[in-house]
Amino acid sequence: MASRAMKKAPERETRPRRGSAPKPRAAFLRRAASGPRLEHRRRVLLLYAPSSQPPRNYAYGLGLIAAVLTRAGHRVDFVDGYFTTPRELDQRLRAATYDVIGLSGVITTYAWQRAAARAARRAQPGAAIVSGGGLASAVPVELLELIPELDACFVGEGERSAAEFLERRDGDWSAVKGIVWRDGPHLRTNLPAEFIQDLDGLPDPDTTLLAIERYFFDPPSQDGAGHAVERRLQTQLARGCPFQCDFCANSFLRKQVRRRSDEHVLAEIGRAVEHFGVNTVLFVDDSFILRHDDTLRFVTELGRRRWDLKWGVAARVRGVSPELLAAMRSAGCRGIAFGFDSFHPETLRRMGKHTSPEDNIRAFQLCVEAGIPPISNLIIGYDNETEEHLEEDFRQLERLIAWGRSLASPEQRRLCAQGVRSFRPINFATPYPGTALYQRNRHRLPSLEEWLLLFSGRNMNELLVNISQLPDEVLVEHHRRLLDLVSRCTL
Ligand code: B12
Ligand code: SF4
Repeated sequence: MASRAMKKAPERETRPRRGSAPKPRAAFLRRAASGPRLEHRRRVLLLYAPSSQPPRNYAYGLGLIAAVLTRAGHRVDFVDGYFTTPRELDQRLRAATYDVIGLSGVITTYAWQRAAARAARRAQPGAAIVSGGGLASAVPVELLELIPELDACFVGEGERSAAEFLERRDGDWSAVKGIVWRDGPHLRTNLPAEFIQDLDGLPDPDTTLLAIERYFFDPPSQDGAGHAVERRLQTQLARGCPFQCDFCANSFLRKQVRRRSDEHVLAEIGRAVEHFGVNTVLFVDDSFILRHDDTLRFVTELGRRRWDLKWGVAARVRGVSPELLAAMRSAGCRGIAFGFDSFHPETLRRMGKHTSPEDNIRAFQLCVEAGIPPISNLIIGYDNETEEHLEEDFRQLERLIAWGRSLASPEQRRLCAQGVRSFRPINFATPYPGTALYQRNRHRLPSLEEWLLLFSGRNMNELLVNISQLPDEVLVEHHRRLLDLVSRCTL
């Protein structure tokens, strides 16, 4: 994979086109699809930990879990912590008797999950309390040690494991793959779950349960008549990423790439357009462009549907080509989030990015030329970095601005300025537990629990720990200079 990634050309399809022949269905999906089996019906409450940003992103992953469990005949309720005070959460926890309470949240949600697990145990002494998602996947054993109210942690994709977990009524979860669980005084780590290959066998996320319409209004974006201007669906073309950048969760999840068929994704979008009047789509793929030709085929088909959708994606800088960008633009793409991450070759190498500063510049420029605003990301204060590295970031950003100034088209100048301003907020290298960056720097960090609490509910744009080669004040000053440069960019 690495040698392929080192090539400059966009990654092209090397395997035969996917046919539309139905694939064998995984057993847990067959069971789930066979309809409610009332004798197995169990009552489940799913709790979504709030992110510190406005929740324009609803709990897509939990929506999938809910849909699989509902299809298997279980009864599922859902609470989003962002819309719920601790008092309301307590009331919801006492509103029924639950067999299983499932918490979900990314790595920054430890403080919330700890409090929610305590409240859940007080309200439901007999329930199994479990956690899944980014935090549980990163530190499953440690989370069970730190939160005694938790009975199990799910690692990675949860659809199959959650379905299997609910089938066991006797508390013996030793056969459930992909979990670490509490067996009396012992913590047991089961076999890892296999990656779900049959993504087309998954149902649509249960968007009714998630009440996705309320997210259309948060933050408020309404026309004069009080309708939400942006009605946004989240969906995914493929799961996984073949890379393992060392600050990223993929450095430990090592998610194998699997793709849904174009028809399956398009049918889901079509239903959302019809039922929810969706006019915007966010593709939550780790990287939307892993195989150039697959992506080109999909976006061409999306454009033909005439849904008049605006949509955004995240992509690796090496995947883009003028042909693909033109097709994306004409199919409605209005933003590509790039992990540029650094403009210094040594830092990029250390991160394991398999990209170069020239790849970054090229992707940014091609995007602007195609009429799509790049959404830019930069991480400073990596554990190798000195002033020289940050000066190089500064120099390359100035180079992009100078290029923007030279553009003849006012529209392209505007897009370039927008892309430069989108570097804000500039992130500080933050070693999240589980990642290779964390393993390398754990000696500089407080205990795991102190560290989890310190960054709970916070973003990478705050300096919480300095792992660079620079004194804090110098790093902060560079951050200020870079922010200043990008924030005032108009062209
Ligand atoms: C959309 C998104 C966001 C949104 C919403 C985040 C949220 N609260 O959910 C926003 C923009 C707000 C966001 C912010 C951040 N994000 Co973000 N984000 C994503 C993204 C692109 C998509 C998430 C998604 O929908 N995935 C698809 C679904 C199917 O997967 P899933 O959500 O993981 O759910 C599956 C499993 O985890 C599991 N599961 C989940 N919950 C549960 C619960 C139970 C009970 C069970 C059994 C299973 C289970 O089953 C699900 C189905 O398979 C992912 C990357 C990715 N492609 O996953 C990063 C990702 C989740 N983000 C990440 C990070 C680091 C952040 C930030 C901390 C970064 C920052 N800038 O500071 C912030 C957090 C802000 C904050 N303070 O809270 C990391 C999380 C790492 C980790 N260990 O948790 C990810 C994985 C990116 C990465 N590759 O490193 N993010
Ligand atoms: S940062 Fe992007 S390319 Fe790197 S491992 Fe994570 S998702 Fe993949």
